[in-house]
Amino acid sequence: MSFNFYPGARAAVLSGLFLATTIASQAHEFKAGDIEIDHPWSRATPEGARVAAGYMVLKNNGTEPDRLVSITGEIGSRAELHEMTVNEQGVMTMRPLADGLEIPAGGEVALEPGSYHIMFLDLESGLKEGETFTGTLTFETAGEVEIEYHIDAMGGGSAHDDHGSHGDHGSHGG
Ligand SMILES: [Cu+2]
Repeated sequence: MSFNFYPGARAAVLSGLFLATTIASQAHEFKAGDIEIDHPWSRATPEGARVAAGYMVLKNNGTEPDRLVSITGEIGSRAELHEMTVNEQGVMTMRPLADGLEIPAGGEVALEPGSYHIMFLDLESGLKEGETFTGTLTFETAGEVEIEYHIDAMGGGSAHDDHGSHGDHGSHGG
């Protein structure tokens, strides 16, 4: 399966509305070996923000577990893998996953608001809705792959399917 998407070229010739429709209908996924990376996305940030999060679903179609071990993003000089937890007092805390994130054989792991996520640090500028940025994921077995994140609206709902701009991706609810 190949992935053909040239946002710059499309933006030059299409109206904004048609562009949004075109993006929504793209099968926005990437592959590295047995690992499938489904719909990487981030959120628009206020101007001057220094951090942004990255979300996606990682599926392992293989018969051995694999592990996401390192991440880069072109928007900032550092990126970490975080887990968000809520303690008994209802306080949310984030902690880096020192050993990476395991994707079980034949299983999937969702990076989503309130749970596992990528944290991009030392942003060079804010993220704007409708734009995209690239980054890499490196898996222990599957190796490195370049992916592209779509930037959704600021505060665009904690459940990704709740808003319309990527409504075609019906499988995110699990
Ligand atoms: Cu975080």
